[in-house]
Amino acid sequence: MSRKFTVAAAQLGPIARDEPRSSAVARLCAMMRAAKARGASLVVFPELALTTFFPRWYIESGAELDQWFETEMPSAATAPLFALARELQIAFHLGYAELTPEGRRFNTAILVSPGGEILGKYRKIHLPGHRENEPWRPFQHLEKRYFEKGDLGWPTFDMLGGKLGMCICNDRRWPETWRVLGLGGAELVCLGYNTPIHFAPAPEHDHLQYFHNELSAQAGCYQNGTWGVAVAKAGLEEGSVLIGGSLIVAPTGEIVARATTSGDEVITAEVDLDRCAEIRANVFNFEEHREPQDYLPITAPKPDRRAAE
Ligand code: ING
Repeated sequence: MSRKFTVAAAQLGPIARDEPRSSAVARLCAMMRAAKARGASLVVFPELALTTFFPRWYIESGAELDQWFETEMPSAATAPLFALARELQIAFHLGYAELTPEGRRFNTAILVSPGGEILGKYRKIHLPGHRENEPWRPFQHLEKRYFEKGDLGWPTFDMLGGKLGMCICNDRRWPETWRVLGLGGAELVCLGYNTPIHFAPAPEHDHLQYFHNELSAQAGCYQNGTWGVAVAKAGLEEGSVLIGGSLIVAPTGEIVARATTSGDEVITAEVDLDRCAEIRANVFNFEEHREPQDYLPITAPKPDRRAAE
């Protein structure tokens, strides 16, 4: 049986601070319809796709912070997206800020079946930025303050005839993310990102943000023989320029589709999951060629953590 299908990356333009979830969901639904019209079986939405990227601000905890989180999924605000997925029979990936009943906060992503059932969840492990307000910065990046490190690992999920995995934004820069997904048999990795063009600790790299975005996805896909769909929240959002550059990458590392705007934009590509074997049976045949006994430093605990224990 052919394992070919069309995948869509639904890039979002800016979401204003005061933009209601109903507005963001309406934009997501419009792109879900566009994706379906182009034959897509899966549409991938960005990280934190329901609200503005709130970690750019220092927010005291409480209602001011809670407003950015979802306490249920689907919720009344997101139910239309799940209903549309059922109506159109299309699977989707969605990133959002999760507040659990126990009060735990995660930067979360889910994979939802064409029937609207949540098949998989991932919680962001590599949280970039810092914990305390740093006024020297033109904007904050307080993911380490607002989210806990994910506690689900990098699982893979059986859907669309193959194995799908997820990571989120900064995760894509770390080769370990992709290798764990590759070891889990991922044939298509879905990820969203909110990446400012300006990186305050190293502004000399600002002009490299698009390059690093592509480099990370291309390397991750090639070195693990997996397809990748990386989707931006893009554009000038509350004074912060977020890169676009959403892309779809083949297991060979080739970019097969790329967004060309900084707004709401759907790009599509036909993926053939059987093409993963071209890489996974050969150059990156893990069984044949990996040497994990030589990789021990990769998983050794960080020295400072050891000292603290
Ligand atoms: N954003 C950025 C990312 O990893 C960042 C943070 C930007 C880190 C540039 C390093 C350089 O794409 C999120 N949300 O992780």
